[in-house]
Amino acid sequence: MCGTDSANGTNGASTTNGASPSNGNNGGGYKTNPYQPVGDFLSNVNSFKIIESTLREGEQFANAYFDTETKIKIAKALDAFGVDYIEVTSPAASEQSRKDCEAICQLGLKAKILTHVRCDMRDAKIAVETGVDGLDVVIGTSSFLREHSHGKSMAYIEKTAIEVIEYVKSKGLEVRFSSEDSFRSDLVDLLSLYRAVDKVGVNRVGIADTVGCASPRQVYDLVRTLRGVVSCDIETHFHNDTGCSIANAYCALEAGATHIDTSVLGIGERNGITPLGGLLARMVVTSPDYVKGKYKLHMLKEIEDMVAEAVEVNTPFNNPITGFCAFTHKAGIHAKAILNNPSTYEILNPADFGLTRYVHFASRLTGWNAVKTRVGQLGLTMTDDQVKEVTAKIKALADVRPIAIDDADSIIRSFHLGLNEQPSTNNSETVPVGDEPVAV
Ligand code: HCA
Ligand code: CU
Repeated sequence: MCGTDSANGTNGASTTNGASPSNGNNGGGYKTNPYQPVGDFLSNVNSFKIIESTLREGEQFANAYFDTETKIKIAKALDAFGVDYIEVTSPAASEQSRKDCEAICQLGLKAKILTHVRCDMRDAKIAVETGVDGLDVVIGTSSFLREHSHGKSMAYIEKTAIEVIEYVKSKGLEVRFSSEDSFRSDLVDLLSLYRAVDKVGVNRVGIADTVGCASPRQVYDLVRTLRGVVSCDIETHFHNDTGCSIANAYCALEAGATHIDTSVLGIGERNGITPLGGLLARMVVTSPDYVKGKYKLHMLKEIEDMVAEAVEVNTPFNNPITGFCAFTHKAGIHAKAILNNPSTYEILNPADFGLTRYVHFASRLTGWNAVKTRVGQLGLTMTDDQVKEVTAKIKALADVRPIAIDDADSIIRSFHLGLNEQPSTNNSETVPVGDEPVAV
């Protein structure tokens, strides 16, 4: 049965810390590794698949307008990154959407191409002609949506779902059936609907937290219950209205979900869904071998920049991994420890994403260890006492006003000029590595 074959043994097998061993810390073996996922036969944290929906859910983002060329660029980049599936807007949405869907199918990507359609035979018929590998079929099941959106009964939904699924399968395509607003749907209704579609051979059922109301524990409970009811794969889709979209995706995997929907930077309706980068930040800590082996993590920033530009937003400062300060260390105590061993204050290794860390040395919180590193980077030689003295000068100015890297550098340089040229009497080392900020 899907969802149960991956976790036995493998969850407990990793001997690496969530932070890369290249951080200098291997966690001391799995018995003492505090980042070890909870061992559970249901868990798929080491074997999940990503359904990347930037070109479907992401198109529903307020600022999104993707022309054909942009869609193709994004699809190719996501494919190269290693996502399993790319979900695109329904070809029934507009004539251009249909053409774009066909164009993406013709790219010959490794990722499977899915399109997202309403649970309606007319939409399904248009979709199967586009060349997609599968259809993601959806219909609202909560009483809110049944009463105020499509107005259909559960009996009608079940009958139509079975017809559409059988039709798509008869065309040799993959089919998923999902219930919009799953967490505000009646549990008994939901389970009997999923059981019925499972019986007719649906490839996946989907749980959608359409309004972002679910908490991680509710997600765990629902997915776990569903895991006991259906034998097909389980896809999950989490909106981020209350900031739980990554935690919810993680709990869904722990409870036996097999597929997670994401979009780049999380773009989607309202404030969006589980972000691709944020999910992988979480998962690379839990399942480093799986994630690093499967995804080209070095491409993440480039893909996020591409999408950010296309939808005219900035990457948030606190974005996991790629936020501008995600690997910046400021306080003296942090800087000292980071310079000794990055695992002290980093659970993610920036090198895994082709990024570098930055040790701040131009603030009132700066410590002399960071300044010492900067002195070395500037190619200068100072004793530890001299570094402490110049650190005091930097801090004194930073107490008066915010200072920039250039300010701190000129303090260091002019202090150095004022020193007599006697060779250093202690053995403080300098490692000139160029004129970059303290990126170590
Ligand atoms: C939407 C639909 C959807 C569908 C999710 C799914 C949702 O609101 O536009 O197909 O599983 O959030 O319910 O994105
Ligand atoms: Cu959605």
